[in-house]
Amino acid sequence: MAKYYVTTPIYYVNDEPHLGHVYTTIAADVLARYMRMNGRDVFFLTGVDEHGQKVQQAAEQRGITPIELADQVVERYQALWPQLSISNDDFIRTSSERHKRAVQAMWQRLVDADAIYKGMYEDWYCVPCETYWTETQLKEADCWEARVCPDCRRAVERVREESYFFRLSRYQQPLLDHIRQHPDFIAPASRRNEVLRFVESGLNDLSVSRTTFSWGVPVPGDEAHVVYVWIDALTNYLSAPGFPDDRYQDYWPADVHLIGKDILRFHAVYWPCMLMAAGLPLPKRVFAHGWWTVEGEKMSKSRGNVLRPAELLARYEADVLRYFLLREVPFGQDGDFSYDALRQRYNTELANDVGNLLNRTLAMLNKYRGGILHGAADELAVDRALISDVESMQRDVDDALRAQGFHIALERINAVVRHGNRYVEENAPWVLAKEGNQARLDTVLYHLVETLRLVAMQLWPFMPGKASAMLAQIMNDEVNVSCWRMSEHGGWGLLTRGHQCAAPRPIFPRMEA
Ligand code: ME8
Repeated sequence: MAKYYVTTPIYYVNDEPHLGHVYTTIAADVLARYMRMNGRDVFFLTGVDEHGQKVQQAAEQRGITPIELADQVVERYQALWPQLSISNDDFIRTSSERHKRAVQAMWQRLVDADAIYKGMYEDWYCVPCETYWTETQLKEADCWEARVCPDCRRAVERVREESYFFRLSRYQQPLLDHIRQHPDFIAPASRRNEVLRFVESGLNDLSVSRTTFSWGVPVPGDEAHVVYVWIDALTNYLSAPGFPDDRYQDYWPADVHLIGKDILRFHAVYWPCMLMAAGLPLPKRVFAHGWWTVEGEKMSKSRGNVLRPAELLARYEADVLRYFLLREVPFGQDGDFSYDALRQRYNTELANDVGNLLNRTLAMLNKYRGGILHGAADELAVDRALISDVESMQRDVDDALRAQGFHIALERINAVVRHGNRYVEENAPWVLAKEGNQARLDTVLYHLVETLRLVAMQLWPFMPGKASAMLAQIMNDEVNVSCWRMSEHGGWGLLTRGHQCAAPRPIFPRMEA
């Protein structure tokens, strides 16, 4: 069985989950569900990034140990994901033994490849962002006079310490070759160009150990050093599937790393170079999505506008949120979250279009035929046009999701729903019923129900609860859609003559202002 390995970033435990974390994880979940439905052996990984100075300091401020702080925040994440129907197969913590073992094995491979050497590190450092800055970078960002961080504008500190370095510079040309030979390696295209320009401008060796804090994985053979957070964090993608034991090869290389654009350089430059040095295969793709603002503003603790999942889930069902986030903004672009936009999208696309098609179809089927399908008689051109639209939708959704085009997939599914509603108007089943044109009435109703069934299957990865409810009415039975497979259930015409559907119960009631 072909495997599919999809990851989210591992999230820092010095803050609690918010809209941004929810977004990436939902996107990964849709891919995982879709690929399982298509018969792939899926490994969907998420987790948390627990080490580093920021976490150590946050814990100190609260008078607890780093692991106590991590335990508290981890619990939030682990409680949240089921509420959002996240179907991850594993959850990696960087404080776990299996992860430490993998990081040390990775380190050793880099040492064996002569890709790591000891030197002296001197630079400017922003503690809150865990980012080192060169003087040139500070000057370019107009932050040199004030000695502040270009990202967060807080004070940077001068640091000078003994450090191990990774020979990043050695991999500049191999990385450029790889990116050029693999046009799909970095997406979207704008990000790929950004990375190409960055790599072309030259790569400096990377400081990869620290002696200034202790909350991390010790460097093998030199315990005064801990492995710098990014080598530690990135290796999670290997430790979860079992590295260094051979079984990691069951899933590695990852099919796609989903990340936000903030951490593109780490995933599209440092990580592939580390892997090349270690003699390991590179991930097939890194997709960096855009940034959410809230009601036009950047989310920040100081503004007090950070959207927390509890607030969102108090207002909306998880499925509605899942749908909105992936439909509203083309994946890869920045977007703005607003309650108005959510309500509008929901009302037009889900309540008016999908909900309406389901309700009116099942209502007519029940009213005219006691809820029973009587199969399709002679098909007319309008019927064949509907079938072929459904079938081409399935192919288009497949193409879209293979390229992480969530919004394209949803728009394509919605187009079929609109087609279905037009088909109702054009064929006016109420007229057929009145005229007593039973054969034609049955044919029209059959096409509508089959369309809805296959639409619900395509919607399931996005809205597992809502789509299951749709299918429960269509099948007149509770259905466990996670066991459904496109190869088995995805073909047109599987509902048989005599099949009983349930009476409609509204699944997408209109949302008032
Ligand atoms: O960077 N819009 O963790 P993190 C969209 N531990 N996505 C957002 C977002 C926003 N406003 N805010 C956050 C780290 N995200 C490291 C990663 S991976 C080996 C280590 C999402 O907790 C987005 O996916 O800061 C972003 O990349 C991630 O959260 C950053 O999470």
